[in-house]
Amino acid sequence: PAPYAGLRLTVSGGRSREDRIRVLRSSDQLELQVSHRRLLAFGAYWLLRFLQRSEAPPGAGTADTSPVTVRAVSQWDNLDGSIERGYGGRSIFDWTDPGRHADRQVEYAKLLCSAGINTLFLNNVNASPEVLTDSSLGVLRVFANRFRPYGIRVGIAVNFGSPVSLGELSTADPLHPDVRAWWGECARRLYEAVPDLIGCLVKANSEGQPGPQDYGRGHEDGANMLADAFAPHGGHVFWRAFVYEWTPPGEPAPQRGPHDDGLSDSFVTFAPLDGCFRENVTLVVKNGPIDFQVREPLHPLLGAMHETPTALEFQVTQEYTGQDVHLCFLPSQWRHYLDGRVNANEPLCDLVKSPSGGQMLVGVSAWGDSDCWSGHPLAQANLYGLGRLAWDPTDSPQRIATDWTRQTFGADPVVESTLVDLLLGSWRAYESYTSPLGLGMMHCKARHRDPAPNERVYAHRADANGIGRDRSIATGTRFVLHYREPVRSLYESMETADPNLLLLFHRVPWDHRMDSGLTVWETLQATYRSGVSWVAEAVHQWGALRDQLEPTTHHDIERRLRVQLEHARRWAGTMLDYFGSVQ
Ligand code: GCW
Repeated sequence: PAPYAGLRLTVSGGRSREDRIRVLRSSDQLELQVSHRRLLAFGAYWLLRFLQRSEAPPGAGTADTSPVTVRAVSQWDNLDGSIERGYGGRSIFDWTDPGRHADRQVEYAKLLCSAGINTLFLNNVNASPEVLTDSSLGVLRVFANRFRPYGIRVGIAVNFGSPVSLGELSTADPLHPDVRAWWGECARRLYEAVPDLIGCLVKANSEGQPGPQDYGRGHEDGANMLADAFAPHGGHVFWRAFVYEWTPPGEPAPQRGPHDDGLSDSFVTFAPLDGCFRENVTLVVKNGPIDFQVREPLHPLLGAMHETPTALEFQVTQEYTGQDVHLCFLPSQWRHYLDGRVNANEPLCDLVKSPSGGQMLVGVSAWGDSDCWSGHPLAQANLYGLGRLAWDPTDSPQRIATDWTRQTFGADPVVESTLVDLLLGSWRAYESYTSPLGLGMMHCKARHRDPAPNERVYAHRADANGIGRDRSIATGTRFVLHYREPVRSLYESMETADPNLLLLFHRVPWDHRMDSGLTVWETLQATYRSGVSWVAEAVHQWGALRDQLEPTTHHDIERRLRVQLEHARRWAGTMLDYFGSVQ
């Protein structure tokens, strides 16, 4: 475009810890200065964003800074090429043949870098011990070399039971000297292969994964043992706080007492451990206490730990939000969480920016080798949005949706306004036809795709008398106790609890009146139906863009929207039939 013609671009880098871009000169020659060399590529992409938005080049003095130092993506890729909860094909990381997909990896590095991501955990948190073999470390070095030029440091997920699974020791007890020595040597080998490895991500004693509790030790013993092994190399341990009482598939779940609420498991496990972790340990906490549902309250651990950095984890892959079929623009959900309060003064957004949040944001991605990476072409906007919010946690979904649309489909005003509206309405719509009023967790256990209220009675508790679970301190499971004031009092009372989470915190009779004047049952009926209508309208709106867009992509998205409409009808029908029948 004209304003860019003849401009010469110079990008120069410093060595500061801070991540900043500044425009020094802009008239005849564009001169960008990035605070550190690792941002050189990002600086170029940052400028391209202006060009792709058809804007004039940024003027001298324009600056952009990120307060978040670790802007990470965690891939759930298995070493056998499959991807857990992945809907965009097979893994682009082949641990037996690092040359395979080399181009694709470089493309991925560019994709992540252009969005603002600077850290990539390469393998699934349900980690194979094999990632630590000599041959895997050789491959890891190749992968790290591919991502480094784009300012992306890699990390790996490790399996806590590795010394045993690899047949080298008879125990993985974190206090056993042989185990400590084993991990010390393991860290040495890792850093020999990749000197700038960010560290390791660990899922321990969670969903059947081994961990320190197998040996009567605490999470702090496990995390600190690894922290000691990684510390001499400047490495970090990212310890996930996602734990709950789990039974293997097929086995009956144990009966829990009236005050025994699965939502509390992670909090009661980790809150007492505040102050027990080494300096190079960060707890990685999911945004909510359930499991990446379409809407949850904030996880009570966030902001509750004073001496342990607690980093926030979002899910980019749409496990519970429609997978590769439903349009669900997650930056709207993330904005809602980032604006949420963890205590009296701090929105979550401030935590993410602060040392107590590890200045870190992680998103779980399961992008694969499909043409558009993500299965659903519009799901790309979610990974882009994660990068944007990680770079600037105050960014707005509106701006992110608009920029993504322009950068992806060009600056046609009709395409832009239609698509931005669809993106921005999609999260609430998905919520409406799947889990209104904070129901959550209504998906079938097998694939988390279809509605299965009969499998989730423990979550909705619908019967002739009412619906919802009482988690109040006064009369319920007391889960609310884990929140600090004023959040605690807000959730405790039915009058002040967020109506969108009503049934997660309170049990109400079917004829309970909402502020709107409608009963709960009438509200459920209206909300499920409004969600379906939104999708019907989305199909129509998208159809109208037929002549403005490249036919293959238009057709692919149209086909998915039609399947989404069918599926939304099925969701609403199944849920309303079920709730209607139990009353
Ligand atoms: O949401 C659940 C998923 C598991 C996942 C787990 C986790 C990687 O169903 O597939 O395992 O969360 O976050 O560890």
